[in-house]
Formats: sequence, structure tokens, C-alpha cells
Amino acid sequence: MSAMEAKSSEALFERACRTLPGGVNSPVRAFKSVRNIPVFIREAKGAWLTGSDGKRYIDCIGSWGPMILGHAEPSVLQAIGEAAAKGTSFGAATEPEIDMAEFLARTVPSVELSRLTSSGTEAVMGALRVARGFTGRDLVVKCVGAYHGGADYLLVKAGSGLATLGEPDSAGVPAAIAGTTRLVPHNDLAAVEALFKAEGNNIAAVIVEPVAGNMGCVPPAPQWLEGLRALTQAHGALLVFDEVMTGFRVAFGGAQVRYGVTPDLTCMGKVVGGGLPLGAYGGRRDIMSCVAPLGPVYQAGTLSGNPVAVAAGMATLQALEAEGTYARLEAIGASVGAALEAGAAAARVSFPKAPPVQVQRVGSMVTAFFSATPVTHYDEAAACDLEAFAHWHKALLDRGVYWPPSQFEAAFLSLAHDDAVLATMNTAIADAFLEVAKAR
Ligand code: KE4
Repeated sequence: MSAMEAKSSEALFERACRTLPGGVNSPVRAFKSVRNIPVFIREAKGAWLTGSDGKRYIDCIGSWGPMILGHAEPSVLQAIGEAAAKGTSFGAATEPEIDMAEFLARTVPSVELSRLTSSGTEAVMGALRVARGFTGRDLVVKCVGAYHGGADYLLVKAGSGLATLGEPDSAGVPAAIAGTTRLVPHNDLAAVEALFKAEGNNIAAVIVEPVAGNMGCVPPAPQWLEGLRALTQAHGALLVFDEVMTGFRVAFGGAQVRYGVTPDLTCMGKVVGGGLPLGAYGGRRDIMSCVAPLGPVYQAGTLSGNPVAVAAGMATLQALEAEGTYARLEAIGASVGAALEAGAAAARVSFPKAPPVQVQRVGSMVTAFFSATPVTHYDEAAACDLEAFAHWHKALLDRGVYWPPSQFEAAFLSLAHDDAVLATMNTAIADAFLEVAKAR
């Protein structure tokens, strides 16, 4: 333990709740859905987090995706230091922003022009405003259970009446705004087809997480992405891939490379910022030419393209371009996926009443669903045994593994999860399943 004295998460959480809503700056961090209090983190290195009390954890969240190289990676820290030494923000054009735009144009199939933002939410808002401006249409289609950041018209749930009509899913979202969104079940092409038949001439865009991560990890059903590509093309709507989570996570260049489907617009965040605030949206030249000051769609940001964030992002992306990176990430993901399946199976052999588990994984993002059947859309995720998940999450935490505190999130592994880390982690996974099974 360094010179800093140990501080319990309990004490820090109590103090935080006096001046921060719910004690956090983003809801999922509050551990509410696992009925626990958040672990306050003091520092991190590689695959390891150190709590405010000095306890160490193997990190399976990676700041919700960005830390794919591992924490405090030397090349990233050096890039940040060198950039910051030249000044942290100019609010002016800089060459590093051109370097990043050229990198994205070279590596992401859908991107010819791109605009940098400071978050994934802003990237999505920019992309969908461009889609509406380019098509002159108002409606946006999203999947039930998908999360695309905090824009009002995306914080919607399926209406009880018209199954597809968006209703506010957060206080403060006017019904009129939610009403510009239509909802379809994830992986349900027939539902999208029906919607286009009914309102196709007013649909500006379909936005999708090509691999859903915000209902837990749900891979695209066969022909789902291809079908969306064809339907949007046929009806003059734009296909928007929200690759904030999957971009440079499931493949170099994103899910559009992994699945061979090229959208009209792509939203990025997380990994492209290397742990600093940076998002991006980009696409076909004719579409992105709508963006101000070139075109009539306004979108701006004081810190957009911030030189320190761009430095962190570029260092991360350049490291990911190294030969063998994604083979290594696949092997790491496969090791954890196998440990999850083996641990759950062994627990059921010892205790037949143990809750059933479905492991769903794409590359280095993975979810253990406490479900007897595979999860292909949100309703099936919502039917999971959330009690069992919460118990399992705490059992992992007690064994030093920091897993996403929600059944509806994906775990993210990093290149720093080496064989020694995986051995420790996979043992904890097996023991946690046994603990849950015994309690049944
Ligand atoms: P940000 O505004 O949080 O950078 O990105 C929003 C966003 C957009 N699209 C997708 C597919 C996303 O997953 C996200 C953000 N993801 C969540 C985790 N599920 C971020 C964690 C949080 O909200 O604290």
C-alpha cells in the first residue's frame, strides 16, 4: 500500500452521496443492479485495479471498453505526456486531428470523412442528425434494449400501444421527442421489414449495435446485419452502426470488418480515445459533406479533437494495428469463455439445482447470462435470473475479480490479461459459480 492511507469504499461512497447524485458520475457505476455499493478505484496498471482500500482486482470492465491494451500502458502514457507538454487544448485546427481522420478513413470501411467528438453520445447524436439532414426524414429506428448514449430521442422504450412507437424511458424526455423514434426487437428482421412497409418513407436511419453489448453480449443473428443493409438501401434510409463499443474491439476496423457489412455511417468511442474523452462519427463523403461548416447540419464541440485525447487514441490504435493483436484478443476471450462454461457446468454437476448459464462472446467481449436458453434479444436478457447474477457478481468481487455490475453489460478483456492473470481469474470464476450453486 503506497503512502496514501487506505480508505474504505463504504466511507467514500457515503461522502460521495452528499455531493454527487447517487454518489457517482454515471449510473451503472453505482452497482445498484447487483445490490451492492461501488468499489472506489484508486489506480490501475495492466489488467489490475487497486481499490481505495488497497485491495487488488482483475479488471474485466476496462473502463467499459477503452482499456483494451490494459491500464497505464507505457506507449499511451508517453503519448499523453508529450501532447500535454505542448498544451492541453487550443480550440483550433491541429495536425494530429488530420492524422486520426486519415487513420479512420484507412481502417474503417464505411468512413471517408469523419468528425471527432468528446464522447460516444455526441458521436451518435451527430451521426443521426446528419442522417436526418441528409434524407430530410424524421424517424429513427433502434432496437429494444440497445443503448446509444444519452440523447433524448434514444432514451425510449417500446410503447405499450403501438409496439413500435417510442415512449420516454427517462424522466425529462418529452413524449413528442420520444415519438420520433421507432423500436424493433433486436435480431428481428421481419419487424424491421414491417416497419418500413408502414412508415418507410419517413425513416431517416436505422441505428444498431452490430454486436449488442448493452443487453449483455448478443451477436448478430445470421443475415440480421445483411438484411438491415438491404432494407435501408431499398427504402432510401441510412444504416448507422453504433460501434462505440465494437469499434476496434471485435476486429481492427470494427464489427463492419468482422461481419463484412458496410453501413452508411459509423459511430465510435471508447477504444478510439484510449481512455481519454474522444468519440467520432464518419461515413460516405456525400453524407458527411452535410456537416457544418461544409454543409447545413450543425454539430460542434469545444474539446472536439482535443490534442491530448487524440494522442491517447492514436497511440492505442497504432498499438492495435500490430500483427497478431486480434488473434491474441480472441485467445484471451476464448480462455475466459471456456472458463465460464466449464465453471457453470461443474457447479451444475455438483449441485443440480445450480442456475443454468449461457455464455455469449464475440472476441474479447463476453457475457455470462443466467438463462436456460440463448439470449438473442432484450426480452430474453430481461428474463435472466438476476438474483443469481447479483450473487455471482459479489462472489467474484470477493475473490478479486471486478466484473460488470449488471446482467445487461458485457465484460471486456485486454491484451494485459496474460496467462497468469487468466489462471487466477478462471479459478475465481469456477469458485464463484460453486458458491452460487451451493446456495440454491
Ligand atoms: P458515451 O457517451 O458513454 O461515451 O457513449 C455512449 C454509448 C454509445 N453507444 C454504445 C453502444 C455504448 O455502449 C455507449 C456507452 N456504453 C456504456 C456501457 N454500456 C458506458 C458506461 C456508462 O454509461 O457509464
